[in-house]
Amino acid sequence: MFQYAIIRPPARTFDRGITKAQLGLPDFELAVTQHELYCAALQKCGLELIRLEAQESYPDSTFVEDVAVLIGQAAILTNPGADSRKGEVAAIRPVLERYYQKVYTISAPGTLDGGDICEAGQHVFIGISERTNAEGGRQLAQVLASEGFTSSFVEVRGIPGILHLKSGIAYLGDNRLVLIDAFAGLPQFQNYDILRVDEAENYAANSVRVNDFVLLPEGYPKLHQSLTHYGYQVLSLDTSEYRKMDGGLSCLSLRF
Ligand code: CIR
Repeated sequence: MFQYAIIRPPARTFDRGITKAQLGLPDFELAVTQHELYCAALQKCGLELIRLEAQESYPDSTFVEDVAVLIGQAAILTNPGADSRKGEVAAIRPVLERYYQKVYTISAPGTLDGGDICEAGQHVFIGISERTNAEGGRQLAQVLASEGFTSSFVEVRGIPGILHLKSGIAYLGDNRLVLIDAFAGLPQFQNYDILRVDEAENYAANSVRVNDFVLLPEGYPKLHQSLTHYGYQVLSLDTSEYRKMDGGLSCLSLRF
């Protein structure tokens, strides 16, 4: 069960972040409203929110998931793959030190974004992407092993529309994964129950199990229906403005 979520509202500079989405510029006021609804959903899931201040100097800083990996008793500060995001890490360190005795770091030449890390029980999938390199993955795997977790790498580069591993995968608990087609055939996922995402709904793969609920982007009826079919309580959230910046539901919080 998760108890807390760290969140950071979007800054006024939000539309200056990195994106390949080609969906136009986000509307700041609408992004703020969507963020407030996201926070309310996390509270409905039973989480206490740790609210950080918006950071104007880091347009992508609302995507807090990328700057840390929180697994078991350990917090790992990342070294984000995008230069414009590296400075986001310093601000999260003191927050994590309040809650974790063990705070590790990923260091250069290793790079790693939290969006590439998918915890599935005692096993952790590490995406190797344009942001997370093999050295960053290796450093994380070493920390995870020392904390009693196994891990394996998943190649993420070259899949259209997929920035991070978690753009295409979600662990629901109960040995069940939500997967886009590009991942569904990979050998490392074959021992799981797989909930395949229809290609037209790929964006919805970035869903999040939070305690008794699954957060799902609004507007993806097929995945919504299969989650309901399997007995999950779904909370739908409009993420249109975050999608324009290549972000989604998981990126907007660090849950622990
Ligand atoms: C970026 O390109 O870094 C941000 N615009 C989006 C980050 C999304 N984060 C995530 O998927 N974990």
